[in-house]
Amino acid sequence: MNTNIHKIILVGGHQVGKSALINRFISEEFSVTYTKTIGIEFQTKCITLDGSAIKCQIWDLSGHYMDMCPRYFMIQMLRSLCSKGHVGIMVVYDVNDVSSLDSVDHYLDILCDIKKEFKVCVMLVGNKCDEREYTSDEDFREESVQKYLKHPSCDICMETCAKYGYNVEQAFISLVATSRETSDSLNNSNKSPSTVKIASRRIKIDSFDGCNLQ
Ligand SMILES: Nc1nc2c(ncn2[C@@H]2O[C@H](COP(=O)(O)OP(=O)(O)O)[C@@H](O)[C@H]2O)c(=O)[nH]1
Ligand SMILES: [Mg+2]
Repeated sequence: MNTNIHKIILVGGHQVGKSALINRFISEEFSVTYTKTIGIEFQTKCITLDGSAIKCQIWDLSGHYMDMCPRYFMIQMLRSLCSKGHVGIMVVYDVNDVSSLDSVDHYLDILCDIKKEFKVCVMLVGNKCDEREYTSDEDFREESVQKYLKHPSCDICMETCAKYGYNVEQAFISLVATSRETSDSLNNSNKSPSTVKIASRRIKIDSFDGCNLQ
């Protein structure tokens, strides 16, 4: 097994910003124009973590494509991606679109099965926080995050903004680092994946002020 390759898989509903997060991380670019992702794509980017070079292989599982697949096919696809090497999965939603949480429920449910078999780390990513309006929905969103942190599939929660780059690099790097910690602790203890859940945590790095980031 080549331990210096790390797979990162992005799943989530339509238009939540999966492709935008990948473009921001890989090329530091952002486009306001929406281009539908067709099928499944992957791109690579090298990072250095604790002095080691790691090649991140980033898989974009388009919401449209995954919606067309029957559940067993989706599980099979995730199983084949998770079967070798280090893997981290980002479940992305739009912090301004409560309906995008439906896909979160759906994917976290599927990932419960995947996590029984494979050592994967799952990060819930709330994207588009630049457009976030602090309205009465705030309590609802906070409750959602707290609820998902207790979900057996969810290891980490983080908010990002692909538009201005807020927390994007941190999200990818934290996922890689935490996936490796999880995998190493399992290797050292020889436990089966289903017996280990890393301590769930919410990562907040800076306070976000969209105006300062333009
Ligand atoms: N304001 C804002 N718009 C975003 C952000 N990320 C993505 N978008 C926009 O949301 C739309 C859908 O993004 P896309 O990455 O294609 O979503 P995907 O279907 O999940 O891959 C596009 O018009 C993007 O420009 C963000 O952080 N902030
Ligand atoms: Mg896309």
